Amino acid sequence: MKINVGNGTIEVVQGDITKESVDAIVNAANSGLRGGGGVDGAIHRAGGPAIMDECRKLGGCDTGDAKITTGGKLSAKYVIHAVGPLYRDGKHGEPELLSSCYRRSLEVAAENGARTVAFPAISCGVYGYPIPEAARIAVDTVSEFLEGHDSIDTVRFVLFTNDVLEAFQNSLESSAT
Ligand code: AR6
Repeated sequence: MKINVGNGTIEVVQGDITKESVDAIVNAANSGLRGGGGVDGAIHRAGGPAIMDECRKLGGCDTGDAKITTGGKLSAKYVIHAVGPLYRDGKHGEPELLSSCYRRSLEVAAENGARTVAFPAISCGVYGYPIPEAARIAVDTVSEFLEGHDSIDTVRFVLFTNDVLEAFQNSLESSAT
């Protein structure tokens, strides 16, 4: 499904983000930018060693922030490595940090001329964020960005599992009404 926001579009699809032909895909990274499991592992495997070679030079990334590298062998030109919060109880700044991840990723994309951007569900795997809340924060933050900027044309949420897909679809539906 998709909705128009400002001059841009938000889409929600099910799939493997490493297969996306967009200007930039976003990685759910850790603050060391050391690689890991989940979508991070999949991106480094599919994109090859050039991505890690650049990550090593970046000196890590704060939680809530995002940094860009080549896409290596991926169809996407860039990978934007965003560091989501590890969910504890929701009272340790998690909502603000998760929102910041999405906003900073779009700022970094815009600075590099990337107009189509695909996101996974940041923090919704091993970092344990409650999925409906994470989906609402993701859709709200991206909508707010697209309303205020013309630098991005398409934001596509590429979700792996059914439960996460449904939560993002629900958030997108309620933001359209
Ligand atoms: N395409 C799209 N989504 C995917 C893919 C894929 N190929 N593979 C998994 N997902 P996670 P986090 C989904 O755990 O919670 C790493 O080790 C997955 O189903 O990858 O932010 C990092 O190095 C889930 O919905 O990221 C960090 O240490 C979502 O991606 C830590 O995990 C995010 O799950 C980050 O944890």
